[in-house]
Amino acid sequence: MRDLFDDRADGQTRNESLGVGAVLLRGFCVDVEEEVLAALRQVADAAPFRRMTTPGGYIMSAAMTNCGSAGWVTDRAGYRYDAKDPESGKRWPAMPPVFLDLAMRAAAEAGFEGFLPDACLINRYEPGAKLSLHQDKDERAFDSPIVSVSLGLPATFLFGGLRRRDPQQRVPLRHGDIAVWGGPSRLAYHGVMPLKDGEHPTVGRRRLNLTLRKAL
Ligand code: MD3
Ligand code: FE
Repeated sequence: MRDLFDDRADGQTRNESLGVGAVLLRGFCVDVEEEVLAALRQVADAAPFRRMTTPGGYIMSAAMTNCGSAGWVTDRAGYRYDAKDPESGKRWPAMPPVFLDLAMRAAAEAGFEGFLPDACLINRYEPGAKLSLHQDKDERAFDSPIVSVSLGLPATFLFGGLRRRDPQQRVPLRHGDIAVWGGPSRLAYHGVMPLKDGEHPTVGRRRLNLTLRKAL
């Protein structure tokens, strides 16, 4: 829980607006990071990280897994949400309560009350891994925001506009930061620059990103 002595006690002053509907909550998840990392390990034990293939035949540099009632997958047939892990044929692991609670609290802090995510994609970046500029449009619920949780090594996030060629802001995302993307920012182009090498004290030589969405 937050209290008078942690660095989020000043509330609003630490929230950065990145655009209409896009809010960065610096350090929002540090007080539950151990629970989040423990839950993440359980998810990855049941549904291991894997590098998926894009419809164009490229192997993505970030490794991914999912939890929740729907998981994002890609293969030569396309991008989609699926209730089952194609590697095991079983349903994705359930959404850990700590993920749901964190996402709901972050969304509410950013002005999106009543966010109920059903999908959590977990991206794992090792040094050099990146995510090319894209829009998230495989979900049905564009009216719901996306909540993203950054853990481990810092990354430079690229946040553009509604057209691919629109100028991009570079936003440093650090361990414990949560970003909420809703309203007109929901369909903005975005990406992640290649991860720089380093060692994070609790997460190691990687960056983990959780994106919580309402997919169905
Ligand atoms: C801005 N992941 O999985 S999260 C993705 O750091 C993805 O792994 C990135 O983009 C990562 O699709 C970025 C931040 C994010 C997520 C969705 C957005 C930013 C967004 C949707 C619209 C605008
Ligand atoms: Fe994305």
